[in-house]
Amino acid sequence: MIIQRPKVLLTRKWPDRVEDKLCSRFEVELNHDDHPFTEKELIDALKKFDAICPSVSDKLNGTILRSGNGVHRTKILANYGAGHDHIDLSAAEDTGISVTNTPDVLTASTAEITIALILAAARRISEGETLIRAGLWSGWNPTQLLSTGVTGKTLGLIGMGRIGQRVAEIAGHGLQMGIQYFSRSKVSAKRLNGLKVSKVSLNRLLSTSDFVSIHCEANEDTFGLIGERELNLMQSHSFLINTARGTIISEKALAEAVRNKTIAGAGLDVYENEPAVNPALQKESNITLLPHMGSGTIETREAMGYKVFENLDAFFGGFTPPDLVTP
Ligand code: 8YV
Repeated sequence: MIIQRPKVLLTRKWPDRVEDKLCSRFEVELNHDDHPFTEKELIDALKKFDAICPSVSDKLNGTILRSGNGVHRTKILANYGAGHDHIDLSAAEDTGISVTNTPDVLTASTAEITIALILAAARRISEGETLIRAGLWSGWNPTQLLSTGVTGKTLGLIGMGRIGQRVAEIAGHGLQMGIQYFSRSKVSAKRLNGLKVSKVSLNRLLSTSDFVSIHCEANEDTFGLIGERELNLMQSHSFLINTARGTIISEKALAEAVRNKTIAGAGLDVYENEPAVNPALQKESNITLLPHMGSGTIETREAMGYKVFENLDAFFGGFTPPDLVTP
């Protein structure tokens, strides 16, 4: 008797080792040329595959998930990533599709990129590199590219989940930064790993931090959380860092705040309408811009793939997947 293996689609190219692992257990369709899927391709995929493994570049909105009257062959969206704001969870639930994600394994790498952006923005790292590459460096002088120190300054974290806590540990222990945070959920002292941190209101955090870094989820409550009013509360020497989701900040307001010197600069890894980057941000040399690479280490991208494997393996084995988001 031939036992049919579940048909699984990877919407993007993954590291070889995890693709091989998935192929050993499932009938997998790979995306060899790594093209971003169109809306039509996603709608077709819902009819053809038992599982789809999407990532942040697949906007699985209500229109797509409710296509064909919401009757699909696909029973699970095993997301390759922790954030799932690109998936309409209620449409998935209404159409009988489970959603899983890959938490924990991205914490270290995303925290590293956050620290890198804090340092890059404050110490003008990309401006320095650009100068050399353009062949414009005329030699050392005492006032060239004067920057802002980070050690001992105050870091304000918006959101204190796994990534916020790891950033707090590195910045607090390593850079002797004072840490304060704003969070709507309760964070237990145990989870803060012996760090001295204080919980403050959002307004206080914005007006008293030298660096403000965003680590909350993107959802209806946090959409546009940082706009003109909030940027006006920040100090003129302060920096805004975002490695969470672009929709949490108004890019227009941020570009204006940097241009008008309301704040000193910013470091961004995520954007409102990826892969589009607001040209107003690109014009400001004191905004460091990275292409959504927070989790982009080989170790993390492989670990994310293994998490997807575990979620699919449990689901098709009749068990609850370890990282079930919904239902
Ligand atoms: C991922 C991320 O690489 O997991 C997340 O939430 O933002 C990224 O680091 C991306 O989402 C992959 O889908």
